[in-house]
Amino acid sequence: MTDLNEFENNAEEIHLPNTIDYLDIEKQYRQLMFMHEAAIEQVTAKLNILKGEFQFSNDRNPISSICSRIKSKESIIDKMQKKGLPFTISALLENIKDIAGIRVICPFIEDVYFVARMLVKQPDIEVLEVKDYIREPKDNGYRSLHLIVSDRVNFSNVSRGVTVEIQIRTIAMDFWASTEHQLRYKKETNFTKEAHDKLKYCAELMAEADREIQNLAGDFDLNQW
Ligand code: 0O2
Repeated sequence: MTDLNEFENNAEEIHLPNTIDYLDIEKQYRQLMFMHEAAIEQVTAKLNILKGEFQFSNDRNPISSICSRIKSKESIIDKMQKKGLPFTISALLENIKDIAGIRVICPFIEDVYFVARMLVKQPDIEVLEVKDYIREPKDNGYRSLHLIVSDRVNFSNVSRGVTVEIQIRTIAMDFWASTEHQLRYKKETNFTKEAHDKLKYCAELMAEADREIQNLAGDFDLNQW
């Protein structure tokens, strides 16, 4: 029997959501995504202004690159399932803090903290949480500074704080994280201890390189912000 026949035979027992409810949830979801896209645009603009200002007034820039993403529906569902959350808009809003994600890549470790300080002192930004995986790396060697912030966005008739996760890290940390993400992060089950240890060793090499490069920056007086 084909899958389609099976579907047809069971069709009477499958309860589709009431059309009105479904459209309402779909609309709320799209609104939520729009709010987060707006916050990404706004925080990215703040970061680009800082980047432009330093380009203009200094010999070098503490920001190498900025990229952003809205978390995909699949990724959101996956995370909510892992956390055992009900699939409701309020559970999504309250518990998933990285719907809007921005990544800032910096040349030196001290630039990471400098950019973070510059950003959080802006009046529209409220810091909700700081996760410093540089001072306290994850067990697998992951390093990055995560700021969960609320950015005030003005819409036509309402002003709302929208949550954005900002990951700030060095080029070396990003090299490791991007590579590891492909190799391991989404494939926990078939990852061996040997591969885990090798990756952790690579993370240590990156961290050592970051420290040496930071020392060189000091020798060349590149940390005078
Ligand atoms: P993706 O694909 O980037 O969206 P919480 O958000 O606090 O409820 P979580 O997700 O454990 O719980 O927070 P955490 O540890 O701060 O991680 C958030 C994000 O950091 C992840 O998002 C990754 O982008 C990145 N990250 C964290 N740990 C690792 C790691 O070991 N390796 C790599 N490459 N990235 C990591 P997502 O949703 O997991 O993934």
